[in-house]
Amino acid sequence: MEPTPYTLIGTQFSTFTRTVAMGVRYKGLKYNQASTPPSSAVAFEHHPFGFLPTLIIHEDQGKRVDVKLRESQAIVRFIDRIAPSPSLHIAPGEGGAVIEEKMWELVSLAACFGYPIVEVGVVKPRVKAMDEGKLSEEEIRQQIEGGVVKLKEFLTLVESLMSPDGFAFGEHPSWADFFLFPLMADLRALHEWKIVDRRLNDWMGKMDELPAVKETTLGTLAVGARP
Ligand SMILES: N[C@@H](CCC(=O)N[C@@H](CS)C(=O)NCC(=O)O)C(=O)O
Repeated sequence: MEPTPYTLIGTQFSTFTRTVAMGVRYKGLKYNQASTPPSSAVAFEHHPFGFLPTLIIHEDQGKRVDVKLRESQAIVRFIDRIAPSPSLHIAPGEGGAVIEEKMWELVSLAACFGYPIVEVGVVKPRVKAMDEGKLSEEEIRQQIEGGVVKLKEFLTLVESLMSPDGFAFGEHPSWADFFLFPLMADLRALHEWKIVDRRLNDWMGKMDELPAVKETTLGTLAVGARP
């Protein structure tokens, strides 16, 4: 592998890792990715709880630092500092957000509530049950029924915070889109996507056009991968 200033620790299958990968690609930064599942020896070597992702910053301001930066919201702050353009922020008033921090509100809702609701409540149990092949389709649906109720509530909330069209906050993508997209892309690979209505379907169509999305599809659930 060619040496790069950054190494991203995490499998392409990991939604938080994909958010960071999309961000570094959108900003045109060069990085290598060390693909590893959560709780692996490599994951524990880099993150105190074996979670993904970690960004290893080999160089900062021309100096060799080899610092490990964990937690996706800290990592995206670093990415913004070293590569402010193209911006993944919004201006006040953009996309109906009265104040610009509404974008970070959606980021946090996706990360702290979206991940458990979408992935833990629906995607992971459905994929596990399908892979095991012991339950009928009807039994799988019953098993995740409660998760789907919460999923509907989450999707309604997300749509209420988004601008009526375009990206989450209108004309250009923001970190909110990048935190939401990997969750929605996993969901789209499954039967439960049918509960998603027009606004989020149109939004997915816009996201699909981004090179940062296309280039990070390999290794994800959407193409049949597993961690
Ligand atoms: N707070 C962490 C959460 C990251 C996270 O949940 N990553 C998932 C993979 S997408 C993970 O490592 N899960 C391990 C587990 O649930 O045991 C962050 O924002 O980076």
